[in-house]
Amino acid sequence: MTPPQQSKVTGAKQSSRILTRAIVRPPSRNFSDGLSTAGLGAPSYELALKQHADYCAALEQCGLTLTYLEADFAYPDSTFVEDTAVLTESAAMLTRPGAPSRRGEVQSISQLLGSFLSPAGIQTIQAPGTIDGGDVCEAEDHFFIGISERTNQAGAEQLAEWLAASDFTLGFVDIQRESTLLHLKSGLAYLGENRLVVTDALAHREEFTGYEHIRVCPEEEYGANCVRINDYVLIPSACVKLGDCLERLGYRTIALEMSEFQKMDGGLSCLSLRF
Ligand code: CIR
Repeated sequence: MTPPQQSKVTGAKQSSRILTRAIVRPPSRNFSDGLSTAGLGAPSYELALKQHADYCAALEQCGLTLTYLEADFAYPDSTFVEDTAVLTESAAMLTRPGAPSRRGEVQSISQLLGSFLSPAGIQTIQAPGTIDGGDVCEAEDHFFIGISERTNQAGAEQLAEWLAASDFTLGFVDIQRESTLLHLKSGLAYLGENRLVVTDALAHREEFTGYEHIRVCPEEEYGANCVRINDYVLIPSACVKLGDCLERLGYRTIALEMSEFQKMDGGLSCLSLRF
């Protein structure tokens, strides 16, 4: 674990917004039919259900009220709800996921968000644009938007225009050459306090200067997809060094078993939409 680089802090913004709710959806029985490049074998449905239940309990420990969508057999990847929308405090951009097999997941999220937000606050990415929520990393009033296999330039530009209209700043981060990263947040998390958790592959990108970096070691790369929620940081239980580092910095961590979701290329952030 590389110690955080203290020298890079400029213009630090101290705190993230308080989160109160999350949308989650348990894995469906055919979860193992989802997309995967991990090469870690097929996930166990029963174990995935248990890990998902533990994840939901952790969100509640962080102070969130959960809304559960029913597992959806038509979409084996639909437990990864994060990819279907980008949320700000008062508005939502529904995505058009990059994988055609996932596009139908957005409909049920759209209906549900309609019960929390006014219709005017909900927009949708239009073809030929594509976005996966996993490519969007919120850092206070700035958004990093990854251009990836799943998120294309057209989608990123639509999202950028929408965010800029609400006075957010943003920057694109092209990760198309980063073969180990499915999404931007596979290698990046914003912790608050002007701190980013980053993999080696992203640490030197100029987009991230001005932030303090906590660099995950190569064997704990999966931990870069950790999630700050109010007073806690969720981390994968396999990432012991990252946990120690965060605890030393004064964060309260909750370590969660994620083996079955990792087999399907998913991480901690993917399993919920938090707002
Ligand atoms: C997929 O390939 O779309 C899913 N199997 C995994 C999605 C993970 N989502 C995320 O990182 N935001």
